[in-house]
Amino acid sequence: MTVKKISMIGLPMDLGQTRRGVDMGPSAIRYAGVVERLEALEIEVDDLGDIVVGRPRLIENPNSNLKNLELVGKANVMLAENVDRIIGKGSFPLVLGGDHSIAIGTLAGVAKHYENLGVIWYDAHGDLNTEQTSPSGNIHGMPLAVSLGLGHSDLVNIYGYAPKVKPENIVIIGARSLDHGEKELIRDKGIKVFTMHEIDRLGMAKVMEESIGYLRGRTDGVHLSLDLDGIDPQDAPGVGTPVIGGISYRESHLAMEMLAEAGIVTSAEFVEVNPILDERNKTATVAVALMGSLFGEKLL
Ligand code: B3U
Ligand code: MN
Ligand code: MN
Repeated sequence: MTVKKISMIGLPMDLGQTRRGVDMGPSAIRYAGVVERLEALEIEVDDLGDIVVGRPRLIENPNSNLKNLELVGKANVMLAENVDRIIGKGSFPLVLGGDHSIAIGTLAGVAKHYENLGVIWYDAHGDLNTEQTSPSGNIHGMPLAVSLGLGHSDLVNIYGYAPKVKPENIVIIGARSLDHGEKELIRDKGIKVFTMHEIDRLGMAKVMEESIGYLRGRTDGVHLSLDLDGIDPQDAPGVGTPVIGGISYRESHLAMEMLAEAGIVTSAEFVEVNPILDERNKTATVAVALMGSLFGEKLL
């Protein structure tokens, strides 16, 4: 599938975690030239702007240890509506975060269009915590579990259906910081994970070949959820929870180029860019460069 039309939407939200600044991610990515970069590939880009996010209340809901549960839920419903509409009119949804809790809304809007949606979760983390296993109460550590139907019912049932994805249709790439409960869940559900160990051992080319082969056989669409903290902090320093020993810039380009060649990706989001923690907008610039490769940019 060659992408002809992209509808881009930002969700400037930092309420799924505690470090401020990731709400400026969509601006930073636009500033790094995303529209121009994609238009140069002869893709029509429709920038729909940003979803308006509510202000956090000083007194949180005492009935839940999840931070900003209501506001995160509301913003994600709005995102789901938008993404649903974008796919409905035949365009490719490209979502700019925001912290990774926005994947709850993206997947809610995307998954209803597919019988067997595949998901590539490119991330240092598993984001497979529930309110029981979460060490932090941060919803950005939970979106993949939520999309599997696990966790707080207000999140799980967003957009009126659950689950959004099946465990056997997920591939996690780049994991190197998994909590105990997440490891159990991965084993329990048989989720396919390429940790940094496999990336070092097999090389990124083989990891992507295997991932693409695996998803192609069983899915009718693939969502790429790319957390910039999947990339090594030397290359992408502007993220809230950097973890050393990550995927390099070059390996990431190769991964995106192989996805472009395979033509399997049908929706994407780029999340966790935090310009306050960044060095001269380096991380947003990396995000835009990777988008270029994902949508078919070639070196020659
Ligand atoms: N697993 C930890 C840390 C974390 C998850 N996602 C990010 N950090 N970016 C948690 O809080 O759930
Ligand atoms: Mn994440
Ligand atoms: Mn992460």
